[in-house]
Amino acid sequence: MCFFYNSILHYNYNHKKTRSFLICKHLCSLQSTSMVVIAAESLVRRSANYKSSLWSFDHVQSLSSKYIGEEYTARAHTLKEAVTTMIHSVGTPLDTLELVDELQRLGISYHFEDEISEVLEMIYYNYYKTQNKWNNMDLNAKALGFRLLRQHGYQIPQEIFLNFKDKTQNLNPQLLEDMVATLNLYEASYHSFEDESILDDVRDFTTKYLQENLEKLDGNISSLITHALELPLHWRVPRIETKWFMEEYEKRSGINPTLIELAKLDFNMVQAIHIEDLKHSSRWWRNISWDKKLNFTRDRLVENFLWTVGVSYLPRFSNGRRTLTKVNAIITTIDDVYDVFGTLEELEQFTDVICRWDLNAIGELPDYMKICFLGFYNSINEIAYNTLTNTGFLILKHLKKAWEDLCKSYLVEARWYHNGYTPTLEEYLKNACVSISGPVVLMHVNFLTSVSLTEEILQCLDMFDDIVRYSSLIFRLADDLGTSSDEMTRGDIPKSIQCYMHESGATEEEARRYIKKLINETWKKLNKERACVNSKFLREFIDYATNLSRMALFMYAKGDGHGRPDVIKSYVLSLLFNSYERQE
Ligand code: 0FV
Ligand code: MN
Ligand code: MN
Ligand code: MN
Repeated sequence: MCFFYNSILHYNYNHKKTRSFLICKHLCSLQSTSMVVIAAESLVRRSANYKSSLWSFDHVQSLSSKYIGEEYTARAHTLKEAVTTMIHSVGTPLDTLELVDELQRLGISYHFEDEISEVLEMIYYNYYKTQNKWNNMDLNAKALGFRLLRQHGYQIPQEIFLNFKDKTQNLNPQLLEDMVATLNLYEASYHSFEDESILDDVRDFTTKYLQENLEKLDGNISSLITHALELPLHWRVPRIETKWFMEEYEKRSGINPTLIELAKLDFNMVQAIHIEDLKHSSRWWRNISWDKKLNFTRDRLVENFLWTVGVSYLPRFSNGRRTLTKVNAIITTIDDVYDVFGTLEELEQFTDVICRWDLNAIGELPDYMKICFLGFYNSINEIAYNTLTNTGFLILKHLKKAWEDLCKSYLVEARWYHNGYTPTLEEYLKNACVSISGPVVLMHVNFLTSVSLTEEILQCLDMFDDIVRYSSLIFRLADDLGTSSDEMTRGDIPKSIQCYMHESGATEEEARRYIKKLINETWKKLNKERACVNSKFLREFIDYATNLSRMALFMYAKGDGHGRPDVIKSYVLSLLFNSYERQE
């Protein structure tokens, strides 16, 4: 019977036939299969057989850090003063740029935002604003400056690399300076926009050159290059990169002891804040008790929290992380209601109740949906209430709209699934950029970032703004690369890979390559949006939206990191639970 059911799933999927939930005529033990039988109706539902959480409530509540209190803040203050002096007293532009780069990679640049803005502004006006200035710059400084300036929203044309080939003809892999310059050129090329063929050339050339010469190198430069070739810096999650970079930096000779001491201390002090944020969120998760009452869903509170650290690890985003963790946990659960547990009829009803936002309507829902809806309704109202009391602005209408759009996109997918329909890739992606939850997450992030909300921010907030669209598209494509194998096994709609295979006749391997190409192209579009001078969004919001894409690349790099918690377990330990000295 179980085998038969599974075959039907595949049969229906492959032949695009109408799919309906099967009524079990026989009792059978379904413990080890992907089905669950509901006794009253004998209705067979899908189940994802998600593994339980690796982190119990008690364990999370027992976490603590010693890095709290006057002793540490005083030391950090002294170190920060020393670094401020350092920023103002460095010599050449290259020295300044290297210091800014190190501060960023060590995760402590947020303490020196004004100083860094000032020195970058100066470098821009002195060396990048006009062609006669940049012509004389050495390739390494030029490449590093290009990356940092574009990252900070400056308009720097790709033409500064017009003659890069002349300069790279004499590169010598034996010379450390040349390899560093090549690496900086490589990293710079990932800040390109569409149709910037010079930067495409730079990327092709440097990638090949670094790959070809890698084995001739050893020590620090070799691990920096290996790491960069695996994924460019621009695509990496800042907090995760910081942990990696600190370890690398410590292995170097002649490093700056003040920088590394501040970086380590700050990492641990910031982690102490994260631990309190996590414990707070875990009490909310315990109270809502969905892990018990809706036990078909993923119990991933800690992983949901890790996403928020990826979006922003900054101390000032503490309330943001607490709220966003709830948002992520709600998304994860409602996604499972639609993808795994609900029948189509129930999902139509559920979507209707969400759209009406009406408590009177919940009596019509099945019991498990009553719990889901009321928990959701209370949590979102509370988030809106907190914003109202903190800022005076009522954001509920915007939140409701974003959640309504998300649930409608889930319903579209549920109907496709039910009908065995395979959309074109374009049709799929139009919906899937919403169903990935990027617009909902970023709607919340926007309100959590804007400290002083203005009516203007509320008015112009269009969540289909390009920055949201591109960030969500990368999120979606990365999710499909990492999760669709499991999703096809458990029964789900064709995802981007399968839609592309269906419409083009490509093999899975070709389709995956195509999706990676799309990710690459979308990064270029996102870069362009990031560089838009008149953007209505705060730079902080733009960075957080970019971090969401980076976090997705990280989470799904080795499969479904969100669904299979063992995939990212070591990062939970090293980023959240263990301070820098106590590595495991
Ligand atoms: C992904 O799951 C998932 F759970 C998401 C996107 C919700 C969590 C979101 C954040 C933590 C920001 P899954 O692969 O099942 O999503 P789809 O959309 O493919 O069903
Ligand atoms: Mn889904
Ligand atoms: Mn899903
Ligand atoms: Mn997925």
